[in-house]
Amino acid sequence: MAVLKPKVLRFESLPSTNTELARLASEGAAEGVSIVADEQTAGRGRLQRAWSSPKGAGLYFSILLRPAIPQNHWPLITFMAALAVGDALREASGVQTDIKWPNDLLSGERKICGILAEAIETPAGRAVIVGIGINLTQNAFPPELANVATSVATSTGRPPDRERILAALLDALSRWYSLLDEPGRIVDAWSNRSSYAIGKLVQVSNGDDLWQGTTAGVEPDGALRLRTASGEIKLVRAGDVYSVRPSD
Ligand code: BT5
Repeated sequence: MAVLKPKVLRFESLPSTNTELARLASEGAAEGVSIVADEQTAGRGRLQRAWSSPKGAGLYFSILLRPAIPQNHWPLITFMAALAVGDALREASGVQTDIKWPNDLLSGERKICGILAEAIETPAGRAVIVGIGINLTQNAFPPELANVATSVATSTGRPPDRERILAALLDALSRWYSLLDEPGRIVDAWSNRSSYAIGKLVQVSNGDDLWQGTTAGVEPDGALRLRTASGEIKLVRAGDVYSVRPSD
C-alpha cells in the first residue's frame, strides 16, 4: 500500500503548475511534492487546450506521484484523483459532484473541476504529474465558459474557503492513492459516483472519429465501454464525451 506524504510549495503566479512541477521532478523532486498557484498565465487542459486560471478564482494544484503499479493501470490515476476531488468538495464545501469520463467533475451538469494527468520520464524513473483545477468563483471567466462551467461559489451561494478545500484534497488524495494497487475498488467507487458509467446516451469524439452509443461500464484499466446502435461494444481510451438527450 503506497503512503503519500504531500508537501505543498506555493507560488503567486506560474505559467502552469504542471509545467513547474515537471521541472522539479526532472531535478529529482520526491513523490508528494505539490504546487499551488494563485493564478496561471498558461494553464493547460488536454490536447494543448487552455485552462482558464484567473488570479484568486480557482485552486490550481499539481502533485507529483511515482506510482508502483503496472503501466496499463495508469489511467486509474485520473480516476483516483476524481474520487479525491469529489470527497474534498463534499467535505469542505458541501458540493455534490458527478464525474464525466475521463477527467471532469460536474456540478449541476457544468464543469467545476478538470484533471490533467501527465506521465513524464525523470532520473528516478517514470512519474506522473496530476494537475487539478477547481473553480472557486467564476467572476473572471471568459464569456465562452459561461454556459459550460460552474464554481464552488455558484454551487453553494457562499464564498469558498480555498485552504479548507486544499486540506481536504490532500487528505482525500492520500486516502485514494493508498488504494491504487486495488484497481477493482477504484473502478467500482468511480462507477458508483459517475452518471456516465452505465446507461448514458453519449457522443464520443477522439479527434478523428465520432461515435454515438450508450455507456456500458468501464474496463479494469479505465477504458469506457460504449454500446453502439448495432450492439457492438467499443472501448474508448481517449476522447471527449458529450451527453446526448434522446430527442437530439
Ligand atoms: C481539463 O482538460 O479539464 C484539464 C484541466 C486541468 C487544469 C489544471 S489547473 C492545475 C494544473 N496546471 C495546468 O496547467 N493544468 C492543470 P480538458 O478536458 O481538455 O478541458 C479543457 C476545456 O475545458 C477547455 O477547452 C475549455 O472548454 C474548458 N475550460 C477551460 N477552462 C475552464 C475552467 N476554468 N472551468 C471549466 N471549464 C474550463
